[in-house]
Amino acid sequence: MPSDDVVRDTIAAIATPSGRAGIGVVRLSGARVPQIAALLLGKLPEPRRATYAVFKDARGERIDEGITLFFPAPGSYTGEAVLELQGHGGPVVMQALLGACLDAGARLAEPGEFTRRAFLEGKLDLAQAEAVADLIDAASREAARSALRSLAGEFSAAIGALGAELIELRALTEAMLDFPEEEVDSLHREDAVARLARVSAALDTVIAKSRQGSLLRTGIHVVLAGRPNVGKSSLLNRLAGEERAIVTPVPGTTRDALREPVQIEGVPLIVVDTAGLRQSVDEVERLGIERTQRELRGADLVLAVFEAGKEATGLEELATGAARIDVYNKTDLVPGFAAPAGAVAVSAKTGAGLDRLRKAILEAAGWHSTGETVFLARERHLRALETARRHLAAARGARQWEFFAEELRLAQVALAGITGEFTADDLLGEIFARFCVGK
Ligand SMILES: Nc1nc2c(ncn2[C@@H]2O[C@H](COP(=O)(O)OP(=O)(O)OP(=O)(O)O)[C@@H](O)[C@H]2O)c(=O)[nH]1
Ligand SMILES: [Mg+2]
Repeated sequence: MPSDDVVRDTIAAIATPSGRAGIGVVRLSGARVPQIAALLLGKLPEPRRATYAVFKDARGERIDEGITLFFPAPGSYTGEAVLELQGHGGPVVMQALLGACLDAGARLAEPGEFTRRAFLEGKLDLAQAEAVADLIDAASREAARSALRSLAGEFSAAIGALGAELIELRALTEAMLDFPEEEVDSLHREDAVARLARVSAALDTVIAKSRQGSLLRTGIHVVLAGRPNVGKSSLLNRLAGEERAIVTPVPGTTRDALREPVQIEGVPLIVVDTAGLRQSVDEVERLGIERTQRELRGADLVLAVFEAGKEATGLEELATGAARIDVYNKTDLVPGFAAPAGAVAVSAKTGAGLDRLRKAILEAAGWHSTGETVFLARERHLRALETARRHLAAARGARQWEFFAEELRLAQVALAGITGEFTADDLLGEIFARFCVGK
């Protein structure tokens, strides 16, 4: 995408998190960087060279001293002139330094504005820009790895390859449209059909990898539900590997829903412990049970927990459309207990069966650890991919070449939206507004 012709403001932001740290970074980007550097530092540092400097405000008062880095355009993150001021990472110093930058003519950056400029300058495509935010927000190593691959352009390349095949097929089809009188020979027709099948199969693969990856991005929402005292909180503690929830022999111990981030094989889960389900006269417990119902509605997966050897009732009608695994706990109390088919037998006390439960959770949530790369797709990407799939299906059913060609075009447009070739400004605004300030 070509850069705007308008001269953009020079923007500034604190790029490091607020709080106390050894180092804090203020970052500037834009055409006025040289003038601002002259005011703050006395002169513009040599490009790409860590340079010691004293940072002064507009009245010449020292704010801090530290290291500066200057990246001239276009060889910078944003593609514009970029200056980084590395000072001492205290909130007062950082605010003063940022204030001095603003006094010297910079404007406070909006969330994601640096990365938005990188996109506008063609440094990153839209999927890569999103990967920047996903890498920062990654909740597990697996998610971070996947985000890094998208940032490196793997996802974009897969989308690009699909687009290229569609272009070829379109070119072939347009050629046929240009000679409507001539009999479209069957060779061409077969070729077109075969190519369409190939593209569709490739698209299906990308969709499957993207669905997997979207689990990594959002985390799988797993809710523990069951009658009081069956051992839900004990199971949460086992899965979390820590004593997070209170466990007592008293039925009705858990009142509030408790959420714990848990990783299984690098896949992030949010495991929610809930109040045991029963008719209760206790006001607090009743409110807790209401929360359980609410959690169930938002679940990706429900672990319906029962006590081994006791009647498995009370969970026939859970208010949820989510996948469900029946879990029989306290098997240590019932030697030789065999769980019904499809259910998992565990003991939160001894840890028996926990590995099998972990595997079952990943499987039920749709995670197949094939060891293959997955794409850390966003909802937006999945929607675009599905749109493309619909158009390819429509192309398959088209009776006339005009319609065939048009469906191919629409599929291509949907795919191009992922990397941002044709993207409306308001969509860009929405995407970048979710970034942190300074990125
Ligand atoms: N023997 C045995 N006892 C268990 C096991 N899991 C939990 N318990 C005991 O069962 C009791 C209830 O456990 P919790 O984890 O608090 O059960 P809960 O389902 O969270 O109960 P509520 O919060 O009241 O709904 C405690 O005394 C636990 O020590 C198990 O696998 N074996
Ligand atoms: Mg509990």
